[in-house]
Amino acid sequence: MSMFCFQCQETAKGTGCTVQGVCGKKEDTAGLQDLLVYILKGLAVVSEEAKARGIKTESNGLFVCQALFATITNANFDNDRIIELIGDAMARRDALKAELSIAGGIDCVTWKGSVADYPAKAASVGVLSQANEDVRSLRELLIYGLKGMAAYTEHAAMLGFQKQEIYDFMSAALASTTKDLSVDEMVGMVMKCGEVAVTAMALLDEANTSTYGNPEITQVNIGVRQNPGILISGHDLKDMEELLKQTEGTGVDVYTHSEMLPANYYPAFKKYKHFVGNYGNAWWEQAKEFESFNGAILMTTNCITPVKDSYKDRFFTTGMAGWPGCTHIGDRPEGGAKDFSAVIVKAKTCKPPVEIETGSIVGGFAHAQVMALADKVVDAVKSGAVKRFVVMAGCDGRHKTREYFSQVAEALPKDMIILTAGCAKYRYNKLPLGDIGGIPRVLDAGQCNDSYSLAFIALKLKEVFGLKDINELPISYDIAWYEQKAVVVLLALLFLGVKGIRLGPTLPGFLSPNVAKVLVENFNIRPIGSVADDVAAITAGR
Ligand code: SF4
Ligand code: SF3
Repeated sequence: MSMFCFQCQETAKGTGCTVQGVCGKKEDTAGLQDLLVYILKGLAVVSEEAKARGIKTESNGLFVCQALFATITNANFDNDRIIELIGDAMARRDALKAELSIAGGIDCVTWKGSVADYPAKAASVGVLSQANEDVRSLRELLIYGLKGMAAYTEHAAMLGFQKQEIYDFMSAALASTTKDLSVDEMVGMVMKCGEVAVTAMALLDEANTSTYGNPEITQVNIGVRQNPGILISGHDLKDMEELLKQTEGTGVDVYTHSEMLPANYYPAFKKYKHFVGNYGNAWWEQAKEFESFNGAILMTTNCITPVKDSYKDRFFTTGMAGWPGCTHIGDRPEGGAKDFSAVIVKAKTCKPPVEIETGSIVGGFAHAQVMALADKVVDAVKSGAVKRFVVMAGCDGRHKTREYFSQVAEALPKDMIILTAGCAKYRYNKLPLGDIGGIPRVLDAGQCNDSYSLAFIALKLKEVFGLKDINELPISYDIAWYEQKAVVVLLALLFLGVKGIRLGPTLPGFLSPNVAKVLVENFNIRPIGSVADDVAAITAGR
């Protein structure tokens, strides 16, 4: 076996990628990412020691987030960048050790090597280095939750919003995976991850809405214009803002792709006349859509699929995203903006996009907008016009089995409303599902992190209806997952006490039978079933 990774839903055979990632991640990159996580654990162990001695380690919080973010599925395939991060992690760890006069310690604290030593070391520190499958499962569940949290925390930090308690938890959680904890302690850490995830998502929500305004109901154009364009994908709204500013008046149009679609709902972005709308669908359709787009492409975060030669020269990455051989737009200088001029120069040489569809889709139902409609929503529930809400948030992916989600959306009774967030929405956001008394039957809150909005809405409804338990609400959960941000969203929902979540298209391969049993027994999590069975059960309130 040359590598082992099972962190995402598309892992080979549902158990693990062992030769090359289904995502395109190669053995060497997988090894480097394993080594990076390993050294981050060492840094965390030393940071915990510093904390115990009352020494501040705040400066490492954002770095740890960024390094974890680089190891998320489909984010960074560039070995040079991962090698740089490993070196930086070791330097930070060793500087702290020197400050504390720590000489010995466990291997992740003491190991040092040159780049030439990395492959051999990586082979011995990966996921399978833990022989006990239940310990492995709980530790990896925690690590994947942390990766998701790291991504959201990083986005908030880019907008100037940081919370030390999030960084503190991440450090404690990373360090905990090096200790012999009881099963209860490990489960406790996983649940705590859900709790801190709520804090992280609330922080990002605050960062986004206080910087760019509250998302509002918006008709998003899905057709094209006849100017050269830039297609921006990923989740980073700060990049969106700077790109819109820098492209204004250049004759280059801007379109969103996949998870950047919700940028169309923000007042601060809608005002730009050259911001045309959204082009294409979810991440996994990018190869053909990037080809027909013709223009420059800017990938701000995950999800990158193997970059084809046909558009490689107009494909740019920034932030923690990376693809070897493609131009990477560097970080913003202190107090300044990123320089997207290379992307703009490239776009100007490109043909306008080929139109692949026309019309519009509607979105922008984050919590403030839904609360503005609260009376209407509550009346509709009270009058029986709306019987039930079905939360179908999460990720999309390439497997055919995901057609289940489109079919459920179509088969649900017409008096049910789908609440969505994340790229899972592309399975049904272009279907003619209609509305209920003017309330669209698909309410899109935004990106995967805006699942926070859905939890917020659920908690508000619980309050409005005077219920004791969130599970008494007429809400069912039918969630699609792919990568580690969905893992942390799931942990957040569990922390909020949501029970009976259906999860698909498959349960995570990293859950051992015993750990899966704990989730089933405590939270009644279950895999999706057939469309007919699940729709019948949802209709019956189960
Ligand atoms: Fe396989 Fe997913 Fe890991 Fe990629 S991220 S190597 S597809 S498990
Ligand atoms: Fe999508 Fe990658 Fe998860 Fe942000 S963009 S939801 S998969």
